[in-house]
Amino acid sequence: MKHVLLTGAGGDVGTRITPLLKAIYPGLVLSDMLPIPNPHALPFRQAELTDTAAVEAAVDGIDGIVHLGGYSVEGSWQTILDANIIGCYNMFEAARKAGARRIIFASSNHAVGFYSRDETIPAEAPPLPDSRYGVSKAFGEALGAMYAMKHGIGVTSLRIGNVGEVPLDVRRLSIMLHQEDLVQLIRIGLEHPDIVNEVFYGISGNTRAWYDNSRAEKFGYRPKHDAETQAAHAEAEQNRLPSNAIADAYQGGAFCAIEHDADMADITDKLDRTMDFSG
Ligand code: 15L
Repeated sequence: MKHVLLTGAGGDVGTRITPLLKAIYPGLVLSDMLPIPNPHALPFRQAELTDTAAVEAAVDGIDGIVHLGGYSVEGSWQTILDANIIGCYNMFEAARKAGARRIIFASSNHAVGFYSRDETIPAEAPPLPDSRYGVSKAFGEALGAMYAMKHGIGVTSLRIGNVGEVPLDVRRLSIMLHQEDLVQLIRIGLEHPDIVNEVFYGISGNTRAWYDNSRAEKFGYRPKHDAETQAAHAEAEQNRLPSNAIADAYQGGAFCAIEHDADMADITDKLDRTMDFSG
């Protein structure tokens, strides 16, 4: 894997992983919609994701893509449509045309945000998005599956929790992803010979994880970090935050509460669902 393209390189996650990826992939190329600070003096290709020609130019000569680009929180339908639906399609299609062999798609915990906090879900759990943003991530996973099966690109969708070194609240104790563990997952997606189309949870080895990440472990993922080591900090931060019944009940947290107006007692009764994936 010589030439790796990192989209959304100027964002918080991109900035954290650029030096780590550079050490592994000296041919790393950065991309973002606007010029970004470039302290590692890496080649940079500016591309707005809705601009098909610019995306094609960004992907030219690239073997593997780490696609972090797009809108990273809940937004208006038009914003999500442009950045995360059309933009994601443009990236996969440009990759196909350029003959890229691997794509890492930055999906999100918000693709499955409406699972309850007392459930443990595996990679096979169907999407249960908590926002238009979460829907766009489920779309990206489906798009990846299609490009894998139809065009033979090895696709890994990472349902990323929250990237950083410190759990910001109690919810992040379950979903924190240290950047070193993220890079380990990216390497598996770019290099493991048996990748066809995989969904992994982008979390560290968190004691309080809501996700069964055995699929990632089967491909060799051995996270080095656990948010639990900073539980006291997360709990103190949590005490400063307002409580919200919906945000506190579901894995997606505050994203679930945005614009929420359903009667959850009624829904929970009717769902009568236990996520029993054991069989
Ligand atoms: C995400 O998907 C977002 O990109 C990030 O900004 C955080 O909100 C994160 O999820 C989270 O759930 O903490």
